Amino acid sequence: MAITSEDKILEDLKKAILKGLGRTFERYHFDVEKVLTPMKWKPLVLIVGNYSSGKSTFINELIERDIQRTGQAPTDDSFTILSYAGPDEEEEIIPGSTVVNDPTLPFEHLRSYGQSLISHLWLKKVKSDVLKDFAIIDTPGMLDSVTEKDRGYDYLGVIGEFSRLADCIVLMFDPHKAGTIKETYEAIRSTLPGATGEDRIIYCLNRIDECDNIQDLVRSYGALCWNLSQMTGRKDMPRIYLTYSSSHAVQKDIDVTSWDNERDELISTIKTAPRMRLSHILQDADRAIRELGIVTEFMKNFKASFWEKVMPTIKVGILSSILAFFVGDVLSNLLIGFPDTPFLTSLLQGHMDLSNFIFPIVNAVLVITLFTLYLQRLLFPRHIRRAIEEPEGFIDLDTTFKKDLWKKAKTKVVELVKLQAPRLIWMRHEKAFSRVNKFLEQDLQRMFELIGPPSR
Ligand SMILES: Nc1nc2c(ncn2[C@@H]2O[C@H](COP(=O)(O)OP(=O)(O)OP(=O)(O)O)[C@@H](O)[C@H]2O)c(=O)[nH]1
Ligand SMILES: [Mg+2]
Repeated sequence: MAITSEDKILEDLKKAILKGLGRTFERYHFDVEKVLTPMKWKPLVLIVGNYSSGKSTFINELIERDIQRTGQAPTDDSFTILSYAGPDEEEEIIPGSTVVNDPTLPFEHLRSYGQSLISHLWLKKVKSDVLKDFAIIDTPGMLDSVTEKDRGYDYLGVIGEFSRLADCIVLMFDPHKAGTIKETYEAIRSTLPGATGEDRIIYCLNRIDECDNIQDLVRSYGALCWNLSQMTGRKDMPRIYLTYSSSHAVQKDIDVTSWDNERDELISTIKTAPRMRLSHILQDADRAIRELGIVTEFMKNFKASFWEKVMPTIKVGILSSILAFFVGDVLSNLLIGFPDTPFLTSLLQGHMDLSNFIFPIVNAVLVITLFTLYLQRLLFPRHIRRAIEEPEGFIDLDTTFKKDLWKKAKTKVVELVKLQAPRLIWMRHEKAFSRVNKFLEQDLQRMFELIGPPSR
């Protein structure tokens, strides 16, 4: 698809989201910017993996430049975004503080990860034709989960943020450490759409030249398969590219050249990232809007069940206050002889003045106050407590897809109920709910049809 039509679709999508759902996002405390950010820049390829698995070496080969530092021990402790330097631009290294403050780049939300991350973030402008079509992010190698916590910033959170923006995520392993990245995988997966997110991940067993012999390779491959099945929970095994860098290969008792084409195939797959971008952006928007949808559905039910429960009480309250108005003073007259002439008697006798209204009004107000207190102090807090402790009771989780969405929306829902419960029972959630559904079924569907199925 030509770039111009892609830009037009993205522009239309952005406008449609802002116009149709901007206020709904805001009302339910959703950050609409998070949905719009991936549309800002260019396709992204994220390379993640164990330390020394050959990520930087692979990137240097891919962009045909020796830009990233490589080495046997853990080498990179920074995230490096490699982007194209146009003919009129100089090659340069831009520090993280500039990167996260540039509104034209999709990395502003990384600011919230703090100074430690910002000082470990760089953008390198590189003259490489490969980078014309997409940017690449080189990441610090995974150590182990305990050491990850010492980095001074939330490493897994940052990996999750980059994954959310990425069109292609290469997970790189090597035969020495075939599969110790369970937590990283979970961080990546948690930010991707449930059903389609897996397509964006590419698995690669690198440095296969270092296997002593074919048995050793089969053993490493088997171990990786086992670890992947544990990690992904998938029944089928995803393709694992078996690769090595020919310029660094060591000579062992194994002819790795028979896997040469795997490196080329991996590179070709990575190069399809730009073609996947539009459908990824639509899938992400779809997922975020459905998440908003499930929140509005919850609120709609939360509000409806509250009113359903309190309506009989309100009716009884109104009837009781009418009764109190007319017969309250009759009762007190019978019991304590006060007031002298009850309201009904004066009404029947036909001589009334203002003083006849005082007791009936006081009685009615008293009854209304009692009922209001009962609603406020007992019924309402009980309803809120139920919504916080057992929010699933307000939503029909009939499909796996909905259950998956709910996992992400639940915290948001509980937070909203805790913060704004009194407002929530008055808001017009029904309208928001149908607006979201209409957007998904009409506007977004039209765009999906326009771009057609994704093709790698
Ligand atoms: N034998 C062999 N060595 C490789 C291969 N790829 C990379 N290396 C070497 O392995 C070491 C680690 O490579 P890097 O590219 O720095 O690995 P990395 O994954 O970027 O490592 P960190 O940045 O520390 O996470 C370097 O000394 C490379 O020369 C390969 O396919 N075969
Ligand atoms: Mg590196």
